[in-house]
Parts: sequence; C-alpha cells; structure tokens
Amino acid sequence: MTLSAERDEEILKRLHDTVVNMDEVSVVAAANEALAEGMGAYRAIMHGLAAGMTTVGRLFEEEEYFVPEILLCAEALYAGLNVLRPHIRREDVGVSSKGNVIIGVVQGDVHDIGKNLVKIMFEVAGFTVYDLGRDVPLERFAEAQTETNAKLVALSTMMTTTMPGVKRAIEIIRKRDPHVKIMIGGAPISQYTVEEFGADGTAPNATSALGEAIRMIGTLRTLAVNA
Ligand code: B12
Repeated sequence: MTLSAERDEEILKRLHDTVVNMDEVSVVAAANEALAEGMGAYRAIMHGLAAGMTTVGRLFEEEEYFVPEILLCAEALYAGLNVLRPHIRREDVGVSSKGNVIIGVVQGDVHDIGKNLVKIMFEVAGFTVYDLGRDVPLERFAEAQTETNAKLVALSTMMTTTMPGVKRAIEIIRKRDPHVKIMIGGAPISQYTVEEFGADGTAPNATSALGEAIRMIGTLRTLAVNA
C-alpha cells in the first residue's frame, strides 16, 4: 500500500503532535494507523515521534514546558515507540553489520531518549547491543567492553556538566584496550570534542550514528587485514 503525500504528512504530524501534547492514548492510535496504512515504522519514529521530542526541547528552552511536562511527553514517545519498534525492518536502515556494541549515558546524566534511539538503529542493523542504561559509572564502560570484547563503545551525554566524565571514560577504556573504537554523541558533543577527548567520531542523530559506527568498524577490519 502506498501512502499519498498528504496522508503521509498528516500521520507524521499526528505522531509529532501527540508527543508534544503528552497524549499517550492518541499516540498509540496514530502509530497503529501509520502501520495499517503502510508507513515504514522507521520513518514514523524518526520523522514523527523523535521530531515531536525536538519540538518539546524547544518548548522547554522557551520556558513553556517544564520538567513534569517533558516527562509526560517522553512517556508518550515511548508508548508510540513500543508499537512501532517491532516493525522496523533491516532494509529500512539500509545497512547491516554484526558484532558487539556497548552503549550508555555517562554518570550524572539521566537523558536517555537519544541513546535509546541510537540503540534501536544499532539493533535493527544487526549489532548485539549491550545497553548499560543511564547514569553509568565511568569505569563500567571499560569493564563491559572487556567482558563482551565489543569493538565499539558509544557514549551519550546531553549535559555540559557531564562532559568531563566522557573524557575520563574514554581514558579508562583506552587504557584497557587502545584499539577499541569510541563514538560519542549528544547535544554538547562536536567534532572539536571528539578530537579534544581522543574519541574516534560522533554523529548528530541516530541515523548517522549507525553509518558512522559501520564506518568505524570497517576501519578496524581493514587494520586487522593489513596487520
Ligand atoms: C527530555 C529532557 C529531560 C528529561 C529526560 C528524560 C529522559 N528519560 O531522557 C528530564 C525531564 C528527566 C530532564 C532532566 C534534566 N534536564 Co533535561 N532536557 C530534556 C530536553 C528537553 C530534550 C532532550 C531529548 O530527549 N531530546 C530528543 C532526543 C531525540 O534528542 P537527543 O537527546 O539530542 O538525541 C539525538 C542526538 O543527540 C544523538 N545522540 C544522542 N546520544 C548519542 C550517542 C552517540 C554515540 C551518538 C553518535 C549520537 C547520539 O542521536 C539522538 C537521536 O537522534 C533537553 C532540551 C533539548 N533541547 O535537547 C533538556 C536538557 C538536555 N536538560 C537540561 C537540564 C539542565 C536538565 C536538568 C538538570 C533539570 C533542569 N534543571 O532542567 C535535569 C538533569 C537530570 C540529570 N542529572 O540528568 C539541559 C542541559 C543543559 C546543559 N547544557 O548542560 C537541556 C539542554 C535543557 C536546557 N536548555 O537547559 N531533561
């Protein structure tokens, strides 16, 4: 079934608006409608639900929304995600890979919506993802990397106050395994931070995070072949 451009736009707007309006019941209805009418689950998540959360972020900065509203918006987003997540297909993300990946939000930070979207992309692409959750003690990243022999560790943070923790976690990981690839991301992270902290890369959103992860792991394979 092919959606008309108007219907596509209408459903994406409903997904967006139901997150912004904290409407857990309607977001589930909109997500089911998206699936029933043939919209890809991946598109519905990224261009509907996640776009809604970006608007919520703006409303928070404009002091129209406060913490209680944001939490309700996040609940609505997760309600929609529960419906859509099982329907994302590997073809939707365009690439496939395998291997272990560690992901988590650094100590002191509980913002995990972005991290969870990145995790979904990794899982759909075929990676085995070890999700350490949020507010993760800095040593835990290196421990988990050793336990799972993961080739990639992904660190997330949304706050400037937890940036030194990212740097420290990278130092601890590198000490145990100098070759592991480290990707960092979240709003305060830039290419400058990547270089400054000695990480291997970053990406501004979940979709490009997957492409970047595959590129990094590809570099590792090339190194192994040439060694
Ligand atoms: C939602 C939210 C919350 C929720 C978090 C709920 C949850 N479970 O995550 C709650 C209400 C709990 C919260 C609490 C707080 N928050 Co808050 N919060 C936000 C808000 C509004 C949106 C963040 C969000 O979810 N965005 C949507 C997602 C989809 O986008 P994203 O997180 O950026 O993720 C994408 C990319 O960054 C990237 N990405 C993310 N991680 C990774 C990792 C890798 C490896 C890669 C490659 C990419 C990547 O891909 C993601 C998906 O596309 C932002 C404002 C904003 N405009 O962003 C403030 C914000 C992050 N919060 C902020 C603050 C200060 C706080 C509080 C201290 C309370 C307060 N005084 O307001 C507490 C902190 C508690 C703590 N210790 O962590 C500040 C941080 C300021 C700063 N510079 O340090 C912000 C920027 C608001 C502001 N302007 O003041 N918050």
